[in-house]
Amino acid sequence: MTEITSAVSLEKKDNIGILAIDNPPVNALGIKVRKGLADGIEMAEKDSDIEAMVIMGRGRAFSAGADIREFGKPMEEPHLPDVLGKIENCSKPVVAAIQGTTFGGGLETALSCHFRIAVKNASFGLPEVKLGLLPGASGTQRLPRVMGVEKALNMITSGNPIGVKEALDSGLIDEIAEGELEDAAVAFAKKVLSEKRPIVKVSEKEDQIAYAREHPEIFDEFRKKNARRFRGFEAPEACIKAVEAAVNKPFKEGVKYERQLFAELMEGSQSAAQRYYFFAERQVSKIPDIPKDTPTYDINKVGIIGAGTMGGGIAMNFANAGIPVKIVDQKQDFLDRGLGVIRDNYERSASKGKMTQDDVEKRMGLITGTMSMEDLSDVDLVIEAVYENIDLKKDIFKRLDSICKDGAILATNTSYLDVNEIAAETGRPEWVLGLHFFSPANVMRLLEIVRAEKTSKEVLATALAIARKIRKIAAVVGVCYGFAGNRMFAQRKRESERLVLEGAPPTQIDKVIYDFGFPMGPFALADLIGIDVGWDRDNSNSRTLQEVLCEMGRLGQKSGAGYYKYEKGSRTPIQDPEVEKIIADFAAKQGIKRRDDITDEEILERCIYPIINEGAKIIEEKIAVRPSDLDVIWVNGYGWPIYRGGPMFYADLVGLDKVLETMKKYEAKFGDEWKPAGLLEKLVNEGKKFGDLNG
Ligand code: 3H9
Repeated sequence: MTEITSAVSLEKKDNIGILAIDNPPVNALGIKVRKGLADGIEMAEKDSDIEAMVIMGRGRAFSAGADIREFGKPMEEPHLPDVLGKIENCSKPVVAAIQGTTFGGGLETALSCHFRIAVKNASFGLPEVKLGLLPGASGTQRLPRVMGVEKALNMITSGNPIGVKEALDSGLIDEIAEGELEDAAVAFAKKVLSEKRPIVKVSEKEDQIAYAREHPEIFDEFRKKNARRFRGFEAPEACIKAVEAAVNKPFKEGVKYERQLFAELMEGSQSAAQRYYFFAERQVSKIPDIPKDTPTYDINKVGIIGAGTMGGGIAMNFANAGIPVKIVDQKQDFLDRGLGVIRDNYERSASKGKMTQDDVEKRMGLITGTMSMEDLSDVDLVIEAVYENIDLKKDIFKRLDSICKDGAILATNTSYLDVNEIAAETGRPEWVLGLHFFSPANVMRLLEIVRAEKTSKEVLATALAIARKIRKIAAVVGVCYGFAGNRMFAQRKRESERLVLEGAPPTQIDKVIYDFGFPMGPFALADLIGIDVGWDRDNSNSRTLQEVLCEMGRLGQKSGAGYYKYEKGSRTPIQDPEVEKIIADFAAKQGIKRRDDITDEEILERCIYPIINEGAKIIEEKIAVRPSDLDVIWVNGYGWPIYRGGPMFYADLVGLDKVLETMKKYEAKFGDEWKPAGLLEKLVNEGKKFGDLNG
């Protein structure tokens, strides 16, 4: 065996040369791999003992693609497209032997080989679009040539992988390999030689793109069909343009155009944000004082207190992961209703083909209801999900402490309350923490793990492990009112409500926030959630706009009117002059001077900058581990557009000096709530960014 570089080796088996990539963890195509492949092909060309080649990846992947950590830095030669050109132009047949992850540049490498065989665990994808890029090593030119334009467009613009069966059916691979891959690949290469099969250069294939050449309208149809999904993103349109070029230009020119689009995206802020986010999401589970080998406890049975929307949603997460759940509520009626809602949710998924009826029954079989808290004596984890009342929660934890076995973890799903105070009710505060799920809890990927003062490291490590098991993205936060996400969110809520009273119509504010990239603006969101959330009906006295609207029965979508009006059965907000009058009257009563010159820029600054400032305070107070964790929270819990990275990344992009200056401008106008965080001032003085704190 010859080690060409530390990441690629060449070995001969009879007359077949095996070029193997071994670059853990995922065989990313860094410089050592690119050089190894290029030199390996040259060596094989010159070696008269070698008649055909196999390219394969060792470990868990064929290759997960280009090394993302090299992006944004000057790229060392040889560049991947040149390496792939060398492979395709090799005069000896080259077989890609594929197992595991075959993504991005990895799949492009396989496409430059003359034949492809794969074992059953292989998955194939071009996820570049998720990094704000397009496949930049001729993937947009070669993939349509093997599987046709429509399938290629779907794969390239979604970034989602396909399995081995779909790969075979679509022509992406030639054969599914049985048994040991290396042996199968050598046998396949020998067969190619013995049958004197001609080398297949994908770049020269024309049959699969012929249809699209005759029907150019398919591109605009695809754009139209996916307009909602692509809104705000630059990369999907570039992907489509590149595939159009594959159809309309000769291969070489198409490749050139693809490179140009790739370079443009790479320079842009969207890809920078999405690449940053990729690492942020992987960093969030790394807690400095919780090493990887921290012992964890087994969680085999879970108890949930409260069969409401939240409790039910949380229960579904565990049932989906095969973990039995007992739900406790006070009345049979509540339990029946709660379990009914869970069943409806599963049935809906089954009717959409997302699971089988058998799955529905299996999952329902894992969820049981009980009216007796005593039944939680054998569970390993309890999550309390009753309404926000500190006395009620304290009482529940006191009871749980006496009921639950030693070694059971006790968690509260509170969104705001003091987890230390709740933990102090028990004789085991080191076993208590917050698990703050976001609504709907079976859908939203974010979980805030609230580390209380006395939570033990093992309990925290267990919470992180269980979050992974139920497929949540967990961010560890400390105890404060609203923790990280809601505390930041309160800033936007306050300012958007003030703006509306000062004269900006809800429609204008919502449009600014929607155009920024959020799925909806604050008022459409309030109508969706229900304006009465947190409203105290008994003590309501028209003191706030929320109270006024609720007292009038304008509760949001569910009552047909809120900040907007809604036609029966429709969720589409319609501007309502009546609400504008209600707002104007309320503002007059409050003595608020209204103006008609509120600009979109002011709205954006006032809705976004205080979020950033609060984030800075949260970092300063060590409530979150690092700024990028706050970005992960905002992207997954609050709809922050991923192509803007998250509020802290966005702040770095805008420039912290500009954020500081804007905070000061509004502080002079509105007072203390706009006081810049000490950390913001410090970073500006030191010429640093939030990104410098992400280590
Ligand atoms: C591309 O190919 C461009 C070309 O078209 C054109 C070029 C000219 N690079 O996610 P995990 C690291 S763009 C560097 O925790 P999993 C990751 O950071 C690329 N590092 O494991 C982590 O490190 P750490 C297109 C990478 O099993 C470790 O590997 N490809 C890369 O849940 C384990 O990762 C992609 O976008 C990479 N490409 O998932 C693929 N990939 O341990 C992106 C992973 O220090 N990657 N790492 O935190 C993935 O989708 C998943 O990581 C994968 C494994 C499915 C591979």
